[in-house]
Amino acid sequence: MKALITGITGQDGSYLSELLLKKGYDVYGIVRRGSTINTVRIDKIPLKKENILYGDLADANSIVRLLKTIEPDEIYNIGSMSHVRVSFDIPEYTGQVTGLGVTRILEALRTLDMKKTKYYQASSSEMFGLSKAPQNEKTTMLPISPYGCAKLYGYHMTRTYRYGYNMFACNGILFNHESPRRGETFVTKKIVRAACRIKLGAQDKITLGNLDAKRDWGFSGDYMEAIFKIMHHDEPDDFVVATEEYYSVKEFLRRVFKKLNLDYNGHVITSNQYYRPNEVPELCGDASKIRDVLGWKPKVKFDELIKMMVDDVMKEEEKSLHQDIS
Ligand code: NAP
Ligand code: G4F
Repeated sequence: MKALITGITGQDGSYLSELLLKKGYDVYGIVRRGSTINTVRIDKIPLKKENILYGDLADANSIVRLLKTIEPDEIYNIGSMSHVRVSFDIPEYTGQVTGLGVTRILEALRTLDMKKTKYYQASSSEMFGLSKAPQNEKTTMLPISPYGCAKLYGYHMTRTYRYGYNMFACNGILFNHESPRRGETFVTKKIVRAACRIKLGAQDKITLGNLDAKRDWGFSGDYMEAIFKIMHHDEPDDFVVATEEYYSVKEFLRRVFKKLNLDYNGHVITSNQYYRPNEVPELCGDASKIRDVLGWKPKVKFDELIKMMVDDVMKEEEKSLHQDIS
């Protein structure tokens, strides 16, 4: 079986490629050309070098060429401009990649007559926007960020191709998920990195935005198993993937600092720089559908996730401190 992953260099791409390799897949990935090497998350994963190919979700021709060359059995479209705050700075580009990127792949599959290829769309709880928690597959979607709007477009295009062309096209509506491989500018990793550096005396303050927003935070590795189950259900469908517990950013901050025997008071500055024009106040998933239909539930709990991230970052920071002084 051949699987093609867009966004293979990202957090989820790295866990998903490990999972698919373990299951015996021939795994292909699309990478963007950058002026610095951006494959650090997948460098240690035993992917075939020749399976990592240049392409871009904003470039329809590259998508068509790659689909024709690879002829994948399954496509996992997890590539996107994935940062909600940044999407307010680059709304058009976010639409191009996160929204229209979906159509480029689906339309390429249709016109190339590859309608048997299964398609997974990385949809997001950010699509729920202002709807009250808990949110499930039936909750009204009221996005309030360019990212959320682009994802909602991709979600509906996926359903449109499923119904219109009888394609196996499904959505995972994933709530926030983190890991030691999380991007440095998402709030969990930013807090963990700063707290470890404060513990080691390498930093004193962290500047953050809204501390009152609540999120349902799970572990990326668990969520990739959910994605695999969604793609191997007898029929294409849409599923919420969540832990069903939510905490404020302030509570995340408190627990991370506590884990390091620190008090965050006195170390935190808030700045408008990290506030968004619109903020999604609360996200907490109701994952009963995926639990009942596919038998999936998350394994890693909130405090375990914090421990995993703190241990990993602490190791990295201690190593870099030793390099600095030796
Ligand atoms: P991530 O770490 O930011 O990774 C995003 C990936 O998309 C990277 O590989 C990135 O490549 C790639 N990408 C960006 N623009 C692209 C373009 N124009 N063409 C091709 N690839 C492009 O995100 P993640 O946390 O792994 O999330 C994976 C997916 O799930 C994303 O679609 C995200 O929106 C969605 N999602 C994430 C969460 C979450 O909490 N993590 C929740 C719900 C949905 P570079 O390495 O070159 O930047
Ligand atoms: O970590 P965040 O940037 O994640 P956000 O906006 O919830 O988006 C993530 O989850 C979505 C699923 O719901 C994904 F679709 C999306 O791709 C991404 O993975 O921010 C979390 C919360 C927000 O309320 C934000 O306002 O933390 C708040 N926050 C407070 N200070 C901050 C900061 N966020 C960031 N990134 N940086 C801050 O300094």
